[in-house]
Amino acid sequence: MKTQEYIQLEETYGAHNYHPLDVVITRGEGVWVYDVEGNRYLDCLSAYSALNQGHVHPKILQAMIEQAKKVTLTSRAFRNDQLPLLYRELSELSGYEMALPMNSGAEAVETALKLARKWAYRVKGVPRHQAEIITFENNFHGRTISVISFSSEPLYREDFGPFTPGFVSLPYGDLTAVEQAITPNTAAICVEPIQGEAGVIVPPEGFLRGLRRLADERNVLLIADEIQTGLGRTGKLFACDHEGVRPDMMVIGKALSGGFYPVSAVLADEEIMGLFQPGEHGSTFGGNPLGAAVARAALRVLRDEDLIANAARMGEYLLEQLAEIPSPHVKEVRGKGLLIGVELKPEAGGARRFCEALKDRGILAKETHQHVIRFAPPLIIDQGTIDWALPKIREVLLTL
Ligand code: IF1
Repeated sequence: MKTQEYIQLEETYGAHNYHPLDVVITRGEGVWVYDVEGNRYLDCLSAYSALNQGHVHPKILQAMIEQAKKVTLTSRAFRNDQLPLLYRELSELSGYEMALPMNSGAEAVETALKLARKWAYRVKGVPRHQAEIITFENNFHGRTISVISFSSEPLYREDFGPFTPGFVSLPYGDLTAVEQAITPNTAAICVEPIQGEAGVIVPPEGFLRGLRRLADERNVLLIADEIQTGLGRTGKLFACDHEGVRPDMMVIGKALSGGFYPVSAVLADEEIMGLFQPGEHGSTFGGNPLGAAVARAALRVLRDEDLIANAARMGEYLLEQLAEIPSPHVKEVRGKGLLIGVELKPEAGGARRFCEALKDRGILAKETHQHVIRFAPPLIIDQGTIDWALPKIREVLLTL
């Protein structure tokens, strides 16, 4: 079948909850993907940072195949021989004493919010069901009803009320607003260290340290959603590391499995994670042996191939080169590591047409919030590949 035939099927039988680029991918390898007509593209989205290790990484694939042959699913009613090892490896990597495994990022965010509320009632002494959680405008933490309850994006919440109460939304980066918003009922502050979906919004230097200070001073938990920014994407293990901040709860996902399988987790020390009692929380697939084996391999690859340092080096180079392009359309180039956003001026007519033009030149990038082109290739990318892409990116930014 040809591209249009696949698209026709998708449009006929599938819900229209996305507006994807018209490229039908059949194969991926490293930083490259291939469509059904054999065209090659550089993947500059990495499935929204789930593919930090690149497509079809042989070592993660091998781990997946071997584990899939052994046992299908144990559920958490019984124990398995992969999850305990993932727990230990996550603790050794992150420095957190414990982990709770889930599947999607949204589920892990919900887990952290539930845990923060329980901590508020059982430890802080907030009156039951009056816990407040501070979040930030233009956040993205997932698509569940509680999570979109504190989204500021009408598109994500318009017709999905009534909404879950207990959330306070503040301007991102505004420490004064946070200081004024904390009440005796505040359980936690939930923050993305860099707002990915909002357009790669990097907060003012010191914002995360300020949140940490306020959380300590006012007995509030700090939750960092590093589902997109974590595991090397910004050139550090966690984006919080750029400010030397250790959140009380760290939420991870996406690249935790190298994109092979949905694996997410909440990381915390025992004094918080120990609040969960048997039966209070869980999921059918959470902590399954296949996901655990894949995650273990994905984390090994991150370490063994020194992908965090490569993301820092390649990200600095790519950002520097993009910033030097004298395009009349570009308002700002920003980001950290290999999470880079090129914000276009409103008069540029929107980022979508630039992404279409990039696709025609063999580069897959995705617009976010109309005016920003996000560049987030797998962390395995090398300078030669970046140098292959730059002339094409320059041509698009200079000639459209
Ligand atoms: C979509 C966005 C990115 C996330 C952060 C939690 C989640 C995500 C910081 C939820 C997921 C994905 C979801 C996907 C597109 C993509 C996305 F544009 F939607 F916002 F990356 F920026 N926290 N982000 O980025 O994790 O439940 O999806 O596993 O929903 O369209 P999930």
